[in-house]
Amino acid sequence: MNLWGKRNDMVVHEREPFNAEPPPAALTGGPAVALTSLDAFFSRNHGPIPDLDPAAWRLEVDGTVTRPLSLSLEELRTRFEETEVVATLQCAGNRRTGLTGVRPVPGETPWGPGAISTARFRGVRLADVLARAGPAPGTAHLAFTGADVAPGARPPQPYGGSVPLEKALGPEVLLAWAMNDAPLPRVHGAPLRAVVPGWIGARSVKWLRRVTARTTPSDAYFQTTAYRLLPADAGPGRTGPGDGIPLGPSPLNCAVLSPVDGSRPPAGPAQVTGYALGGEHRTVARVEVSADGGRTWRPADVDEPAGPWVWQHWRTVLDLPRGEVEIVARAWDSAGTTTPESPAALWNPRGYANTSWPRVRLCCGP
Ligand code: MTE
Ligand code: MO
Repeated sequence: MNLWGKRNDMVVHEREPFNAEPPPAALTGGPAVALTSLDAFFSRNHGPIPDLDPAAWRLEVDGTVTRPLSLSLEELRTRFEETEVVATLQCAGNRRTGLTGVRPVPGETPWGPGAISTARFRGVRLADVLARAGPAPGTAHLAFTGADVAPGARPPQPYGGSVPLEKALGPEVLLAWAMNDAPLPRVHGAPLRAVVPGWIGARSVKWLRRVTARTTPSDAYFQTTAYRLLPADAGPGRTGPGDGIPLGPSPLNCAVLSPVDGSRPPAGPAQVTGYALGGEHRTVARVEVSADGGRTWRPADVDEPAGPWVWQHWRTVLDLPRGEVEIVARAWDSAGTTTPESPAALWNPRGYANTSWPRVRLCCGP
């Protein structure tokens, strides 16, 4: 076991704050295996991991509510209905390395295709807790505040973010204390985290301390300034609060898991596998794979979705010629949207939302 209970072969981008993604082989699924084991689940942190005493911990629910609440873990568990959701969490920076090949993205974690994982979360519905507190008229957003202080934020402050009330009321949005039937691991937010399926991972706030009903989005740095899609030509002077598009729902995305980029498999028939994730309220309807850089395409077998908030694995067999081979994949969702070919058209200063065709370069031997 490595740091924080993770496998030894995790790709650790940073130790402090801890940022690590599993190797692609740890994310390969079979038809029945949509979940990622806890020792392989990616970990994205902006500051030191808090060590909270669950017995002393309380959740405050405040802001524009008629009855502010202060709940112990025991009160949360016993006063509200317990429920589960299987959800794929994807960091907005997943597959960033596909963008850094276009132009560097200084200061951001160089995620490969592994800043994404899936778990079964258990907890209570945020909507039920909010109903107990009674949102006042005019409430339009719910802000989450964590217990960790992020040194990279301006000014340094606890991690936070928000979702619009409409999303917060969805029955899929949980305050969760368990993950894959085990207690929520400390590195994933113990004792309690928000889980916002279908949205960028950044909104699923860990080490949750406070839920605040507001008329406006959170004024935390991670809502006002980070996790925003800036124009490609935004200079350092144009990256202040309120600039760019705040990221919320995850877009359609697709990645190749095997063969691994840069490997040297034998020429001939080879199994190609990967995952695709539909955007919010959409499933993956089609995946095609090419062994000639995108001139000709083969359909892949795509798993049925294990739920509305879950990635889908896919696989096909391609005949690999000898020499340099470039495998490329593209996906469509249930609304007919398809992934864009070019990372150049997607490049943005913080390197978010790379949905372009994944490319895997191989040198195939005799
Ligand atoms: N919550 C807190 N309190 N602090 C954080 O640094 N990182 C966010 C989110 N919640 C973060 C947080 C980001 S950017 C992502 S992608 C997910 O947590 C990652 O969740 P995981 O580490 O459980 O995989
Ligand atoms: Mo993230």
